[in-house]
Amino acid sequence: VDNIKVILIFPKTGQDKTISLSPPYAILSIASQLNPRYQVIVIDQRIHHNWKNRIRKNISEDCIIGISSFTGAQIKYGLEISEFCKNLNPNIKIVWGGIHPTLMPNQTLQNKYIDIIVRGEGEITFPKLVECLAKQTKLKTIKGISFKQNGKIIHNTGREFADMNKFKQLRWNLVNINDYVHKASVIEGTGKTFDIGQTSRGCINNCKFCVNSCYNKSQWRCFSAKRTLKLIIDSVNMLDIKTIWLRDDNFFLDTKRVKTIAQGIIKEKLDISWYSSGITIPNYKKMDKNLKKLAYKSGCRSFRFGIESGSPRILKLINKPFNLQDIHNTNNNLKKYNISPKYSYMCGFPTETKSDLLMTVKLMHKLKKENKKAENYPMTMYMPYPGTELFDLSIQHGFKAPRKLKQWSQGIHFMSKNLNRLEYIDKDVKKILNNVSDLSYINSMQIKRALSGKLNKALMPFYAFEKFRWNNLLFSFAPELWLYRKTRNILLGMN
Ligand code: B12
Repeated sequence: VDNIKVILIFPKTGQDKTISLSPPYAILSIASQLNPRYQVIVIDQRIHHNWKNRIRKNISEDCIIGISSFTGAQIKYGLEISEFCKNLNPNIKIVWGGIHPTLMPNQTLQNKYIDIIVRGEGEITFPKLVECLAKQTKLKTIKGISFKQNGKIIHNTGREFADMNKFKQLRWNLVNINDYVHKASVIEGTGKTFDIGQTSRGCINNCKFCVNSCYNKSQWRCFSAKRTLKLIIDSVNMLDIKTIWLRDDNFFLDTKRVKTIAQGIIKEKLDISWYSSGITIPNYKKMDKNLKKLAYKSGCRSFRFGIESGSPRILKLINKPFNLQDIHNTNNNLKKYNISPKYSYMCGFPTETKSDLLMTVKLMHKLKKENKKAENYPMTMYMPYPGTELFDLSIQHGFKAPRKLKQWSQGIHFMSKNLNRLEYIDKDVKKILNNVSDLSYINSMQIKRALSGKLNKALMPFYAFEKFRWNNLLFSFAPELWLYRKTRNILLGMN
């Protein structure tokens, strides 16, 4: 029993060439909690192009395969891997975990290549499952899993959230950590960046499109300030990096904790800059002057806010906890602190009209005019996620939700091919949606960061032309974007 082997696999995501890779925290965190007497192998399909050989070499009769998945292209790759493993040995147990199986347990288990799913956080459940499979005891006793038995799907009761501070430290030796240092930073003028993952989980807001409300039940929990600081210090010591990226959904919720972390960075003289994508407008409002100054002093150079829409009606519909005035106040206030605000947006909501959509573009223009340091991220396409309130509204407006697991992977986030499937989107919006979204990308720093300096230089005339389009809202007829899309999909490996 002790020679059981666990192979944990992080499938490709379908966007792996756009952004520098972040460590596969989902499986790394679980792998680190396993009893060290079990052999564990971590395969990152985004990096290990020879993944098939790695699996072949390691697979054995007593082996357990764990596969991570969130909604989107990752499912397709996860299924390819599952099929490959089952073909090598049909007796091997395939376990899926992650957001998608948690939200869609039945549909996931209906797939013939998947035997068991872990719902929610895996740090406690997965080691218990491995123990159970090793000792061949009954699956029924393990909280937080669903499985198939004699053709029937059985859902055990759920597991409560874990105390993150009890997790064992990450076993970095399971991956080649240097693979995950980003060459560039989103903070201009600083260098190599490392994504240290989530130092807290969840978010207390109930934005109606976000999986947080159902996946994390709107509950927030965190690593202590001390543990977070150690994680930062270890990363700086381990790697040649200049910038730290904190991936929390809501890093600034506990301002006392942020203060202790910032003070720690200063005390340790780490000489890094850092930024967080987990800030909300209400949290920013709650931060006092001193904390903002302290954040800057400790190296904080950027906050990234999820703005989503410039239409007051849409902001209400999706239940964002702020209004347009709050956005402008924040944008203006940040000028005092030399911290660059970055804004994310979405498009293609159910009931969104052309005028709502154009309000978002105009807001993007305005925020940049208001604050020279403001940066707009490209608009991303809204995708109805099961379990959220906006999913139900999308269904009411004609969304035909995929009936099979695989269909959730069909490039839903890049609408060029699939716009027709999204029946809930207004006809007039559909006519320009692809163009607006693509132009938001072409007019962002994201594309420039993804491409080399030479290529960017060669593309200057193209950028200039598309900037003119973007600034003048010329969205209806843009034949040149056809060529752009073809090239993009090939270069960036998008599907
Ligand atoms: C990092 C990240 C990415 C990275 C990819 C991941 C990586 N490591 O490189 C990149 C930048 C590529 C990315 C892209 C996108 N992302 Co993203 N991303 C994240 C983020 C910020 C952190 C994920 C993470 O590392 N979490 C920490 C780990 C420890 O937690 P975890 O992944 O949930 O894993 C735990 C459990 O789920 C479970 N588990 C997971 N896998 C497994 C496997 C097994 C075997 C077991 C037993 C358990 C298990 O156990 C883990 C430990 O508790 C999350 C936010 C979030 N709240 O998670 C969004 C999030 C996952 N992303 C999201 C979205 C929407 C996107 C994009 C669509 C954005 C866009 N419009 O372009 C794209 C699409 C990618 C695609 N599928 O096609 C959504 C997904 C919603 C959903 N239904 O799946 C999230 C939840 C953000 C949100 N709140 O909406 N993302």
